[in-house]
Amino acid sequence: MGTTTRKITESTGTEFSGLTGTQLVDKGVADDALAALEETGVVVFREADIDDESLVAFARLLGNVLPLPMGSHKIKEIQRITRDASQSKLAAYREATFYWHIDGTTGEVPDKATLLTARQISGDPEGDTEFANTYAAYEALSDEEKAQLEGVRALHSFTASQLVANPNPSPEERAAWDRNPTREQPIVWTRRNGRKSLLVGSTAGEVVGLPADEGRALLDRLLAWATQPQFVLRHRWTQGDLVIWDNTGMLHRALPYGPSSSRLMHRASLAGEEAVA
Ligand SMILES: O=C(O)CCC(=O)C(=O)O
Ligand SMILES: [Fe+2]
Repeated sequence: MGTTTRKITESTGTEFSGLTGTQLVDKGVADDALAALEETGVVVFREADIDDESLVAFARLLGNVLPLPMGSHKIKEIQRITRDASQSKLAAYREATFYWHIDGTTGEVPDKATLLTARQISGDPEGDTEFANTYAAYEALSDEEKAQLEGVRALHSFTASQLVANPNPSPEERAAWDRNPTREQPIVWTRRNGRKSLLVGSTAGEVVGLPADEGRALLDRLLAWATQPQFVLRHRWTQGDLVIWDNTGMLHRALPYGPSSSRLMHRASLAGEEAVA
């Protein structure tokens, strides 16, 4: 098929080239993608040019595809990621994606993976997407730091993630944010298979049992640790690229693009398969 595969950085990312559109909707391709996702956290299909129907069909080969009710899109499994309010009801919230985060941390089971494909790009380097490997970041802590974090828990909320982008909301905005659930999660995420990662990011606002400033300082320190260059993969989009990330082991963020940018991504999400222990 003329397919090529390469590792992108030492710890993170696998790039597949030479597969487009319906060629991706194939059990063998999906199994290869899942294996690469498990091993390297991010999978890139360069210039995949996959349409929405095939994207959903491919996503179904990878896991349980979540319906995205606020998607304002004719296919309920596809969400548009854009700052253009005429294309998405959630456009006003997109500034929060400019800060490192993990999707679905306030849910009982965070999303397993996200698929994002570039329908329209805005030009370099605006709107690149970065990923930070939280397995590698955990692994690189000293034994003493690992021991100190055991059992430490943080509170995750939509409000915390919005406050980073918009620290002075109106009372109405704040009340709307606060209607979303808050969830306590361990800072060290231990999988059934024993693998561990750091569960941090902009949704984490407080550390349980610590004064606000001490908790904030610990969370800031851990996020700075996890997003050091050696753990980060930066993706520069070409129109048609499809990128998939292991949402349980990768922080991610978009590099800021302007409110009138034409950047448009289509996204599908896979339901989580393992609650955070
Ligand atoms: O637009 C991007 O690059 C990432 C957006 C994001 O955070 C997401 O789709 O979960
Ligand atoms: Fe996200």
